[in-house]
Amino acid sequence: MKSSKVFLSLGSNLGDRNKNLSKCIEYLREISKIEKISSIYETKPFRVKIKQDDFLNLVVKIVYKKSPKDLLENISIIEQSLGRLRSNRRNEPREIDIDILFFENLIINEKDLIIPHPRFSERLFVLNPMNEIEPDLKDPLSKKTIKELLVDAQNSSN
Ligand code: PH2
Ligand code: MG
Ligand code: MG
Repeated sequence: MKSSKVFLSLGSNLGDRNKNLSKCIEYLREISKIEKISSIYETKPFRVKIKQDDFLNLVVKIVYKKSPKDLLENISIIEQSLGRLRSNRRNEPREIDIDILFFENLIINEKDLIIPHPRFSERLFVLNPMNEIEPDLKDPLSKKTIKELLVDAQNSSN
């Protein structure tokens, strides 16, 4: 199958956050070729309902040879290997969260898989590390670059 460039957002705010991120990258190496890794950003929890600890976030660019669905399965297994429980709901503290931001310039709208990630453009914890490694990438939906979307997000009051 053809190689696809994929961007993933990694976040951890439970347990040994640095170790969770580095273990996660080791697991990702087993299923893909890692091309770029951003710095680690320490960020305040953004739009979560319950009070929780700060996150460590980063973005990785990988080359992946299978389908978006296959990647989603790989990711879910990696999250569980790192201690994340299937019962965890959205926005609860977690050892690791791996979100697919972009998969080439595919637009996918399925119940369990939406690409580009539906909330990436309001999240500075995604836009800052993306801007570090791929500022000129174009969002296939808004047609704006990461650099432009970062300026927009910084200017909006939330
Ligand atoms: N993830 C969320 C919700 N809020 N805030 C920060 N700072 N970092 C995250 O990774 C994060 C968040 C849902 O996955
Ligand atoms: Mg998430
Ligand atoms: Mg997730």
